[in-house]
Amino acid sequence: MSLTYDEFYNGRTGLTVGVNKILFSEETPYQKVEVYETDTWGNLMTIDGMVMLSERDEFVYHEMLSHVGLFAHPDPRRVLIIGGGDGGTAREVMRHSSVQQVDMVEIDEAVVRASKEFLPEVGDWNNPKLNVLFEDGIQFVKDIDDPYDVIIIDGSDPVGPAEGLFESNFMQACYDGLSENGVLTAQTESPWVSDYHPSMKKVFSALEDIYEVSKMYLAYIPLYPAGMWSFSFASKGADPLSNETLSRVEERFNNFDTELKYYNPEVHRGCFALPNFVRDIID
Ligand code: SPD
Repeated sequence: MSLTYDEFYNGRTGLTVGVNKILFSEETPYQKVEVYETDTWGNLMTIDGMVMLSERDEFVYHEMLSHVGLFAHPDPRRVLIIGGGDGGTAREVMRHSSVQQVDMVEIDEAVVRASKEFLPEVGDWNNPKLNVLFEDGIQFVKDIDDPYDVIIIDGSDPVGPAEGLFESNFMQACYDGLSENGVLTAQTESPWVSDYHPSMKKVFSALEDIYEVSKMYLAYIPLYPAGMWSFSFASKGADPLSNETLSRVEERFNNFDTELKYYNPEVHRGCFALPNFVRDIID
């Protein structure tokens, strides 16, 4: 019998991936975490039956969630990641030489445990800049007393423990926890999945009310519902498309130590171009 991982996101429409075997499956106090060995995408992690990452396409999500904000910030030193337990976002953030400390606050230790064992190339776990905390990210943000330069929301979909990450009071708490030139980025779902439109609208209207600058940007992630994925960028001042920011992006990118697989200065500019139907969701 051939085994598949099936995820439906619009009624009976969805994704099928060929599976060789199930490597990890655990019902934690928060959610069901699973890792599959697939036929073509490497190992694949799901939470509550939704793809979080595969070894083959994770670079798109993690580079785009991290570098758009970090390259736009004038001097990112202290970074907070809410969620991100597979380690991919922290790995990208720590590639920036200006970054001195990364606090990653993951509610579910099983995500980190499964990732270390079955997605070993994703996290840079021994990097001395990284500080992993197993706590509720929503509470953590409310209690910040030493502000961060960049906050990245790398949560799951807006059901279960990640629901609160799409609320306006959480976006306000992030604002309060950011330093003067602070930048926030967050994952904000697929424009093709109408069930998530209310959450997307809620986030973007909160960001517009609270932050000096807020914008949506897009990337193509093959294993996420319908492939088109949205992110939010918000800041206390830096406009990701201003001439000043674009020159900084260009200069810092040219001196960047690592060769990236998705993000570059052209992608930085282009990812903020929104098709009309996507604009309509948040306008
Ligand atoms: N439906 C996909 C939503 C994925 C959001 N987070 C992924 C975590 C990867 N670090």
